[in-house]
Amino acid sequence: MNLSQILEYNAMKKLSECTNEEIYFAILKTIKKLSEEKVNISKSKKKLYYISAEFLIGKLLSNNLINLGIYDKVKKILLDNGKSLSKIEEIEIEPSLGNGGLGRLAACFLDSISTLGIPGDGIGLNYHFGLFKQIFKNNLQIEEKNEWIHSIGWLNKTDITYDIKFNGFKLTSRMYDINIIGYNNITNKLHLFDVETVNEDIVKHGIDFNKKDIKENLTLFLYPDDSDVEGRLLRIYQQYFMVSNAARYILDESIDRGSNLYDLYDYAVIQINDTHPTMIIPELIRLLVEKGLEIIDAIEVVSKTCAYTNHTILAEALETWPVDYIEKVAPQIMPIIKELDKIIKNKYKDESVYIIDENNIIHMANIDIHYSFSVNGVASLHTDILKNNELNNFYKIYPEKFNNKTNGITFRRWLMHCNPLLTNLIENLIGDGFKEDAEKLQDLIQYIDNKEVLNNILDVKRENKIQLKNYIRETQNIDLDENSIFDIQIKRLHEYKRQQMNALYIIYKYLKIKNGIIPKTPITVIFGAKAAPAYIIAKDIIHLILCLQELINNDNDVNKYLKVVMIENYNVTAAEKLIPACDVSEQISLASKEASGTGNMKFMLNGALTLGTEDGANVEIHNLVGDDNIFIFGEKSDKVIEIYKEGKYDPIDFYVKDKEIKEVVDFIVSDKLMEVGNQENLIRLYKEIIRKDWFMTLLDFKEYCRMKDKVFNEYEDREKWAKRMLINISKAGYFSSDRTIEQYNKDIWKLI
Ligand code: 26V
Repeated sequence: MNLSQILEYNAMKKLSECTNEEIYFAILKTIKKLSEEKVNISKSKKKLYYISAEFLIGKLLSNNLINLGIYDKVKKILLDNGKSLSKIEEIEIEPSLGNGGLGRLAACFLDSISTLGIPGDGIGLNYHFGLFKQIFKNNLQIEEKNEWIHSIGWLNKTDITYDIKFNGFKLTSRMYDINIIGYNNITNKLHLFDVETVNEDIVKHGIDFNKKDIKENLTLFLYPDDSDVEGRLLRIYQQYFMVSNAARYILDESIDRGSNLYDLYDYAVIQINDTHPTMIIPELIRLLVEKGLEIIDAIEVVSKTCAYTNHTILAEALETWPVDYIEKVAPQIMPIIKELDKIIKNKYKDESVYIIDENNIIHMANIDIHYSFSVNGVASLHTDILKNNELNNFYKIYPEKFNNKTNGITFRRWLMHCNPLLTNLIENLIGDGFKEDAEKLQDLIQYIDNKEVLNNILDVKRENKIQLKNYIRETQNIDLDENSIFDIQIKRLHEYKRQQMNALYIIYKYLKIKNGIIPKTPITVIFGAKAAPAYIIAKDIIHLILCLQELINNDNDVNKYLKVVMIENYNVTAAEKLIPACDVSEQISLASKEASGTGNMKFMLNGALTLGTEDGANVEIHNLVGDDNIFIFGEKSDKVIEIYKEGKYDPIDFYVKDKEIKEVVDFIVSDKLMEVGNQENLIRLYKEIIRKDWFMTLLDFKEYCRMKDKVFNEYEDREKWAKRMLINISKAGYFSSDRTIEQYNKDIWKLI
């Protein structure tokens, strides 16, 4: 049967007579079958297990077609039958299994692992409502459950189940699989564990549910609100459930492949993605002891099997759990954790490396660092900060464990799928070698003085901006000008990422325009961000942005020159439309705080220029493209770290001394904004900025305004701008996640 016949066979009628939905399901069925034929059956001994609380995989239909090498064929078959693939793509609902960079990184990694033919599976949880769906109402964020699971979808029910023991009760798990199809290569699996007794009906209003009923609520939400004890306990239940299933599964598979358990590390390598899966260390030790190993041997085996990736240096994001809580959820691992702590306390006098502190609090990252063989950061600056500051006491003990793996992104999704126009243009210029070897993008440099090519690059950008404009008109009923500069900041909402600084710039610009100083080219500032439901200031920042959107877009003196859009329910699907249409990529975190960033890489690859601080992977982008092709501003990380140490930053100094800053900040509580916003939110945010400003917005604000104005001026020289775009695209090859995964494999996993 040819492809067209297979599709019709799976649709059970002529394609021309099918609805889009019927075609969607026929393609899905076809992909599942084709990918099953490529399931990795290699007999290699050792296998990778990437354990993560999040896998932000995005829609899968088109990417799977691309990776199977049949995207163009299917598109043509559909066209011949009067159907549009892009309309069919819209039917798919994006899985809600992640929050931000850490989850998206895990998804890019799975794509690259399969693409490179590495035997490696992901292991996580099957959250039914995942991360909440964001709705805007009265300029505020409202959270709703995100229903993404269909009866027919990518999830395959398996017959693998385990009994997982908690304190006083046990739950039966079930494993579901999603096939991860490599680009012209093997299929691996993403294993998602669920609990058989989960009950979706207990979520009645918004995202509220009874947090105590673990049997029914365990796999409903990703990151349930942890502002109370019940919420924190629920997170531990989830984490333990995830790792206990993972540990059992890994041991079963390893034994199957021939391990006698004393040599587990020859059969399995476990990458621990941040601290959420840390309990796999004591759980594996416990299971090995149960199977007859001496605890000392079990500890050694597990330490040689596990490797840990750190994704943040924010103190508040480094997980700690009280001993009591673990005792309450999974008492069986507490003796192991105490033993691990005792060994450290006997060896070292330095309290900062203890696992259990004097307040009986367990420091999860400390378990990972002592009891795994590799500790890596996710960008070179981040790893340096870990070594020299944050984890310096550990680095002194284990210098050989520390290593850097600069993050990457899969070019299948973030170029070929999301930007077909640019992909075509590149292919016409340098051939299709870049699809297998991203470094080949450097061949584009030969066109740096070719006016026709430069114009083509600008045309592609303009067309992508028109497509985004149409999407935003349809989804949010806001009209944009495709001839304006698209300035975009899309990422989790967090004070350290400083969306508030961008909002202050909007106020600054608005006041200028009101005073008759108008920009040469109009500006459109676009945001996309979800705020954690209990993170009050983050929600206040969203409120400010939504108020500015209402005020400015309805002000006819201003809206010809400046517009503001906050994308509702920002997710992977929205990112795929936003990134190809971006002119200016906002990467403005307080230096030292953004571990890497990966959006910065996606924007660069799609020809946006970065406006950013010397933080995370921006530093590496800067080194690659050179001073002339990036716009860097702000205090450097060393200085920021020093300011924190001295504890002498006070935003009020900036507010009082600088008239312009005062005027901009005061606008947050002006009558005009109060008319569209809430006093409570706006005043709270205003006070936060002038009294606390923990992430030093006001320190960098003036320089940010100056640099951003410069960026907008430079946009006027279209040819020079296009050259900069070309340089950014041509240098982006380094950020392919294929490169990252090759490095993980060479230095850490040592597979195939
Ligand atoms: C923090 C929080 C805080 C509030 C509620 C839930 C929650 C869940 C997870 C976390 C940790 C976030 C860690 C994270 O996403 N880090 C990001 O990892 C990216 C991939 O390495 C990196 O590019 C980003 O710079 C880093 O912020």
